[in-house]
Amino acid sequence: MAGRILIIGACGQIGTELTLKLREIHGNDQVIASDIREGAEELMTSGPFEILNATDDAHIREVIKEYEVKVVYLMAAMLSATAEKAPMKAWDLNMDSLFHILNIAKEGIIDKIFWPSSIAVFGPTTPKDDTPQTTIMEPTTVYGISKQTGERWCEYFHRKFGVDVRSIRYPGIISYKTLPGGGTTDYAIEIFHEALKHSKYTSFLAEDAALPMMYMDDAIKATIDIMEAPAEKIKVRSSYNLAAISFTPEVLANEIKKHIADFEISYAPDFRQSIAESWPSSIDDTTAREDWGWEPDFDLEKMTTTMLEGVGNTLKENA
Ligand code: AKB
Repeated sequence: MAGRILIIGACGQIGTELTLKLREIHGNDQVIASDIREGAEELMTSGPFEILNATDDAHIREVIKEYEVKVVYLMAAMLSATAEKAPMKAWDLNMDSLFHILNIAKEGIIDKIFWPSSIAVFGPTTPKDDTPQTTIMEPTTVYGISKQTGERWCEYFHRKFGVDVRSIRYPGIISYKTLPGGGTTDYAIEIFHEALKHSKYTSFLAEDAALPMMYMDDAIKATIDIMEAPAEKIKVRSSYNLAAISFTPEVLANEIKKHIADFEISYAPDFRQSIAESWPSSIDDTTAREDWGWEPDFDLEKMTTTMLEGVGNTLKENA
């Protein structure tokens, strides 16, 4: 591989598993993890790590130079629920970090960028079911506005300056290795921890709040596949719709009950409910399937058994 890979935001929920997978593929010393804070032990000990603020342009450039980085995965972002509480901070983090990386690529210092977008780019006026790749986008959250703006800039830098930037609109990502931070879809992870610990869970979303979701392994596969696809196959340079599973809290609870018979769910929707209501229920990802061969492996059943086993083992190890 020509040049090393830098992950910015490597200690987050997706960053951690993405870094470990890329190290497995390319070799530990080829993948530089970086974040504003230290992360999981396996991540810290398996390869190079740098403390790096995603908004610090000069330091990003130093790290890229020092390690001869050619590919950047920019995973640092403030998610939907947290961003509502700190709008300007979220805007600065989500936008400044992207501009730094786009400009570094424009100057020819790096060759390729991965930047995650989200289903949050859609809003209440978007068709809710099977949301198309190209449609009305009027996001009403700070996070959604930053992601939609980011998509426009990615496409602009590609069209104007030939920057090779690739992106996916992640749905809610479900995993057990690293906890998520500040998302509206986080209930779908908390529910597994509470089901195994206490056989009950109070959902902060209503029983019928259907949202697009995906198991972590599928998200990592999609991220690596889109980055490895030949450039001419990546026809969308804003961001690709990506789908796997769609369910409501009630449907997920019923699936968990198949394994934990006395599991009980109750509902106390909070401010995150109105965010969920503004997002699609399900996504049409035909374009990603056709352009670069996307296909998910995990359905609701497989995701649920994998999560119960993974969270169960983690709870035993920590007991
Ligand atoms: C969130 O809930 O904010 C994220 C997302 C859908 O991008 N998980």
